[in-house]
Amino acid sequence: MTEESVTRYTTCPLCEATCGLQVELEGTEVVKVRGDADDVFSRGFICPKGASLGELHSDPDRLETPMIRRDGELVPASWDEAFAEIDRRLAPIRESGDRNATAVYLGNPNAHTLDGTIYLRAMIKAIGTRNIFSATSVDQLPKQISCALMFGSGLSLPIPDIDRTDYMLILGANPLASNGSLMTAPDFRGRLKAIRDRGGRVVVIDPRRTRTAEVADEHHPIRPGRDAHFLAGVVHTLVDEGLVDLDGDWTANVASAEHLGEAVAPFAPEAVAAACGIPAEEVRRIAREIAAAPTAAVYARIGTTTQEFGTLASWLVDVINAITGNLDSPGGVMFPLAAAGQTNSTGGPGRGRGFELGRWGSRVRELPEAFGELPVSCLAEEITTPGEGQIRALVTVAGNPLLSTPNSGQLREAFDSLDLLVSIDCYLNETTSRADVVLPVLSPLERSHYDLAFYQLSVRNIANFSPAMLPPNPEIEPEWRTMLRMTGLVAGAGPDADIDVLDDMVALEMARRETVTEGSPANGMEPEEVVSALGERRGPDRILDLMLRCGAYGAGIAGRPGRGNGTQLSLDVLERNPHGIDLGPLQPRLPEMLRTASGKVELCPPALLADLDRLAEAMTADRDDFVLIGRRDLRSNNSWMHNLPHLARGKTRCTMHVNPRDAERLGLTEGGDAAVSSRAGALVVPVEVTDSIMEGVVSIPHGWGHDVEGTKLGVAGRQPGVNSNILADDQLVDALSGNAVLNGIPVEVTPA
Ligand SMILES: Nc1nc2c(c(=O)[nH]1)N[C@H]1C(S)=C(S)[C@@H](COP(=O)(O)OP(=O)(O)OC[C@H]3O[C@@H](n4cnc5c(=O)[nH]c(N)nc54)[C@H](O)[C@@H]3O)O[C@H]1N2
Ligand SMILES: Nc1nc2c(c(=O)[nH]1)N[C@H]1C(S)=C(S)[C@@H](COP(=O)(O)OP(=O)(O)OC[C@H]3O[C@@H](n4cnc5c(=O)[nH]c(N)nc54)[C@H](O)[C@@H]3O)O[C@H]1N2
Ligand code: SF4
Ligand SMILES: [Mo]
Repeated sequence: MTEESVTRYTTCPLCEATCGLQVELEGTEVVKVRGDADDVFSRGFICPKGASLGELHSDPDRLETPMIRRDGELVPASWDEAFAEIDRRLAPIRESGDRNATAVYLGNPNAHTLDGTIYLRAMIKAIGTRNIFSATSVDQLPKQISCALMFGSGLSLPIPDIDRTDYMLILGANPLASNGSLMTAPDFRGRLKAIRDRGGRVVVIDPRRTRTAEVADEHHPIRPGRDAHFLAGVVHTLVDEGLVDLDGDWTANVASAEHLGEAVAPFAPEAVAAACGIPAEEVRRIAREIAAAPTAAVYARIGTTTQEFGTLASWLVDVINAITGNLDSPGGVMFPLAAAGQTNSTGGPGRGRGFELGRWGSRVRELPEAFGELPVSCLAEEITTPGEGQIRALVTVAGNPLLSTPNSGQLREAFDSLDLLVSIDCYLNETTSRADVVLPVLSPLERSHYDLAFYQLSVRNIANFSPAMLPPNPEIEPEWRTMLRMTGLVAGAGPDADIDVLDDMVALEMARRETVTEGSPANGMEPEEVVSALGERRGPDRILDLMLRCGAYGAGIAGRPGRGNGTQLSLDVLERNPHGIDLGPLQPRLPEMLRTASGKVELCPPALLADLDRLAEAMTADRDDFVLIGRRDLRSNNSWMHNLPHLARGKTRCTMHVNPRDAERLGLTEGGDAAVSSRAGALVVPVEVTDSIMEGVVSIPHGWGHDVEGTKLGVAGRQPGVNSNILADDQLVDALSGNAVLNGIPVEVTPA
C-alpha cells in the first residue's frame, strides 16, 4: 500500500538565497521538491541544488552513526563510546593547562543552521582558545572588516537595493551561478532582468565573461587582484570632475570625508589603467554614469575579497556608494532590519564601541585577529611550530578545510601530526576521513530552520521559520545537542554532561543579555522569568522565539510590549505563516544603525588610508605571466554536494579554463592536460579552451579532489577532479585582514 503523500514547506538551507521549497513526501520519502510559489520572497524560484534536497536526505553515504578510529581504521561506534574517546584523548591536552592547544575550524554551513548560529558560541567559549579559524578568512572577512570600521559592527553590510536601483555595478561576483552572496535575493536572473526592463543598466567587472556578464549591458575584463585600483580610479574621477560634493548633504552622518580627495590623488584613471587593464576613458565613463544615474548600487563579492587588496576594494565600493548619495537610500545600498539576532538593531541606537582589528596576532606569523578569529592561512604553522600555544587538538564543525583552504598539501601533513582531530559532519570527506572521531548530524529535513544570518543581508526584510518536516533519525543526535555535549566535555565536566541543563544555561545567558539591553522588552526582568515565559520549547526553537520576541518586530515577552509596531513576531506567529512574512522593502537606517564610537559613518578609517601605499606600489609592479582564479557553477556547493547523482551528472566540471591565444602560445589543447604549479604545490588538470576568460588568467574551480583514500563519497569519487587549493599559497594574504588570496595566484602552466 502506498502511503498518502503530504506537502510540507521549508526554506532551503543550502545557499544564501533562502528560497522557499515545497516538498512532497510519502512517509519519510521525498517524492518531489519544487519552488514554493507562495513563498513571500522567492515566489517559486528554485535551483538544481534545492531540488536535490531529497537526494541529500537519502544519500546512502551520509553518516548515521559516530565513527572512531581503531587500529588506523574508522569504525562505527555508539555516541557514548565516541564522547568517551574524545574525553580520554583530550584529557592530557586539557591537563597541560594550555587552552590554545585545542583549536576549532568552523565551516560554511554553520551560518545556515540554527544550531551553528546559536550553540557554537558556548562550545568555543568553553574551550577558551584563541585558535579559532573558519571559512570566513577564505571568504568575506575583508568586507566585514571594512564595514565594521565604517559602520561599527561586522554584520553591518550595505546591501544593494536591487529591486529599485537604476544602475548596478557588479565586481567579482557571478550570482547566476552562486545565487548571490552577502546579498540575499532569490532569483538573481529575474531581478537583474527587471533592472534592464525598467530602463536601468547592469555592468559586470570580471576576468571571465560569466553567465552574469552575459545578461548584463556591459562586461569589462579586469586583471585579477586589481579591483581596488579600478575603484580608486572611479573615486578619483568622481572627486576630480566635481561629480560629488565632499561637503554635500550626504555628509550629515559622515566623518572624515575631507581626507578622501588627498587619499585617492595617486589613483587617476590614467595611472590605474595599466594595472587593472581597464582603459582610463572607461573608468571615467563608468564613474560619470554612476554619478548621473538617479540611483546606483555598487556590489562586489568573492573575486574582490579573496585577493591581495580585499579590504581596500571592499571599502572603496562603499565609498563610491556613499559619496554618490547612494548609501542608505532607496535604489542604492541599504541596511536591512532583521527580525532576530541583529547586533546593529540591539541596544542604544546610533553609537557603540566600534571595532578594533588585531586585538592580538597569531602566534607564529602575527596575522591579525578579527571578530575573535585568526586567519586560516596560518593554521598549518600553528599546528607544526612547537612552543606554548601549539595546536595539538582540532575540532572541525561543518567544514572541509583540506579542500577549502590554502596550501592543502602542507595542511594535510599538519593535520596528520595532530594528537586529536574531531569532526562534526554528515560525510566522511577529505577532512573528516582523517579524524579520530566523527560525529554525524541530521539531514536538513529533520531539523527546524531560520536564517539568522542571511536575513541580515537580505534585499527585503523577511522572516520565515520552517519546523522540521520529518521526525529526526533516532540514531543521530541533533547537532545542537552534540555541540552542548562537547561544551560539557571540553569544560571538564566529563563526556556525559546533562544536555538539558546546559541548554537551560544557554537560554538563561541569552535571556540575561536581553535583561540588560536598552530597549529590549526583557530589560530589567530576571533571566529566569524570561526563560520561563518562553514555555515548553527547548533547544534552538526556544532561543529563536526569545530573539524574535525581543527583536525589531517582536511581540514582547511576559506581557511586556515588544518593539514591533503592528507586526508582533514570535515563533508561534511564524509557524502560522509557512510561506514567510514579508516585512517590506529596506528602509533608511542612518544614523540609528551605527555602532561606531563617533556615531558617524567613518568614511576614511585610518587603517584603510594607511594601506593605500601598498596599493600605489602595486600600480607599477611587474606583471606575472599567469595568475590563477576560481569559479563556481550552479550544481556545486563548495566541496560538499558532488555526491548527489543529479548534481554530479554530465561531463567533468573541474577543468582549467584558458584563453585560446594563451592555449596556442603554451601548446595546450582542448581536452588535453595541463601541469600547473605555484610556490605551494603542483597538479595536473584537464584543459578547456574558452574565450570567456581573459589572457594571462587561468581558472580552476575549488572544492574538488575527491579521490582521497578513506573517504565515503561513492558518487563524487567517480568524477573526483583536482583540489585547486594545492596551488593556493598560505603565505599570500591580504596584508590588512590576513584573508587568503585565492584569486590572482601566480602560477606556471605547461602541457602535461
Ligand atoms: N580556491 C578557492 N577556495 C575557496 C573558495 C574559492 O572561491 N576558491 N571559496 C571559499 C569559500 S567562499 C568558502 S565559504 C569555503 C568553504 O569552506 P568549508 O566550509 O571548509 O567547506 P565546505 O565545502 O562548505 O564544507 C562544508 C562541510 O559541512 C558539511 N555539512 C553540510 N551540512 C552540514 C550540517 O548541517 N552540519 C554539519 N556539522 N556539517 C554539515 C559537509 O559535509 C562539508 O563537509 O571555501 C573557500 N575556499
Ligand atoms: N553554485 C554554487 N553556489 C554557491 C557556492 C558554490 O560553491 N556553488 N558557494 C557559496 C559561497 S560559500 C559563496 S561565498 C558564494 C560566492 O558567490 P560569488 O561571489 O558570486 O562567487 P563566484 O561565482 O565564485 O563569483 C566570483 C567571480 O569573481 C571572478 N573573479 C576572480 N578574481 C577576480 C578579481 O580579481 N576581480 C574581479 N572583479 N573578479 C574576479 C570570478 O571569475 C567569478 O566569476 O557562492 C555561494 N553559492
Ligand atoms: S538558490 Fe540557494 S536557496 Fe535557492 S534553491 Fe538553490 S541552493 Fe537553495
Ligand atoms: Mo563562502
